[in-house]
Amino acid sequence: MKSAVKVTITGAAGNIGYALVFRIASGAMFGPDQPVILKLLEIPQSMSSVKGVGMELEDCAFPLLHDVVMTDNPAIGFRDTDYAILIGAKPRGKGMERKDLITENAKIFSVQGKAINDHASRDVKVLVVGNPANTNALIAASNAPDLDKRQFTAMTRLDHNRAIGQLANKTNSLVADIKRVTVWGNHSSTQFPHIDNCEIAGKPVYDLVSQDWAIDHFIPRVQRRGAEIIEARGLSSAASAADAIVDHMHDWALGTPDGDWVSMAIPSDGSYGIEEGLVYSYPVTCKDGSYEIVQGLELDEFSVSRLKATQQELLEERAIIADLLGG
Ligand code: NAX
Repeated sequence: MKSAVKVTITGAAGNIGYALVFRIASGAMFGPDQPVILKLLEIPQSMSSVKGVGMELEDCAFPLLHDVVMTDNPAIGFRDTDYAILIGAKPRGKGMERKDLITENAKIFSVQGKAINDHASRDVKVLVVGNPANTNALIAASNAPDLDKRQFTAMTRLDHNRAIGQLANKTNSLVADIKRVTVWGNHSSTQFPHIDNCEIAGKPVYDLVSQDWAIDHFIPRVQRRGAEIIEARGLSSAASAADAIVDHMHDWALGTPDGDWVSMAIPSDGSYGIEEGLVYSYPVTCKDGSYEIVQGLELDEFSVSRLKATQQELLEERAIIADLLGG
């Protein structure tokens, strides 16, 4: 049997955490032959709640689950960890400006970046989910000078999956037949869901939908899907977010299928004219635990303007927390 991998989940007692930990323990993230040790990192006020999650994990008697650690100490939570999933964040409070939210959360992610730097496995793979996810990933990476910035990513896989769901619904196709969808930029309403390169069951997407539909209906719907869920459920996306976390880590660790790609927010290397260092969502392929940006895609004028608009928002977010970008 393989030795267990350690997976740290911050905010494990929250809505997304509760939808996620059982799936990791059941083997959905790393496969049916890969044991896991879960490290649930919470804040002191949520320790009682996370202990309940730990009890339920025990009651599931998952064969792949070799241990569960519950702690409010980042040094313990991140010690030797192979995968760090940073979900825990402050929600937007009453009267709080977007700027305040960014500043408040920036403090959390600079502390956690330092703790990952000091305690995690040197090969740790980090996924930031807590919002503003791209900028939080930038802060965490900047506070981990001993690690490669490429080890820090943020989640746009939920947006990617939402885009595929919308296309499947509109064209009455199978999800498995939809390839090469991209979400560019920030995990926010400026993101650019892009289908010019998409194929459905081997046919160019524009044989099945019009470009006007993409611009007038598809793009805004994917951009605002989070708000649509909140309106319907009275709560933000949790199960679908957990599912996207499983997909992101699964593909990063085990690879993407030939002929397709996924969307991941990663430190930009300047590809497609995006400022180097910004954590920006790109089309990527993954192999042997590493990712590469898909190069050479043609972008029309409209697409270039959308890529720039979402970059602009990220530049503005970065300006707000510039003093927290250590290292
Ligand atoms: P909840 O409020 O249900 O849970 C958050 C949990 O984090 C709580 O249990 C809290 O105690 C814990 N926490 C807070 N600060 C912490 C810290 N410093 N260390 C460890 N734990 C801490 O929120 P939930 O619905 O689970 O959402 C969590 C985050 O995910 C939010 O920031 C949300 O905006 C973000 N999302 C990001 C998505 C993405 O695609 N990138 C989609 C879903 C979601 O909206």
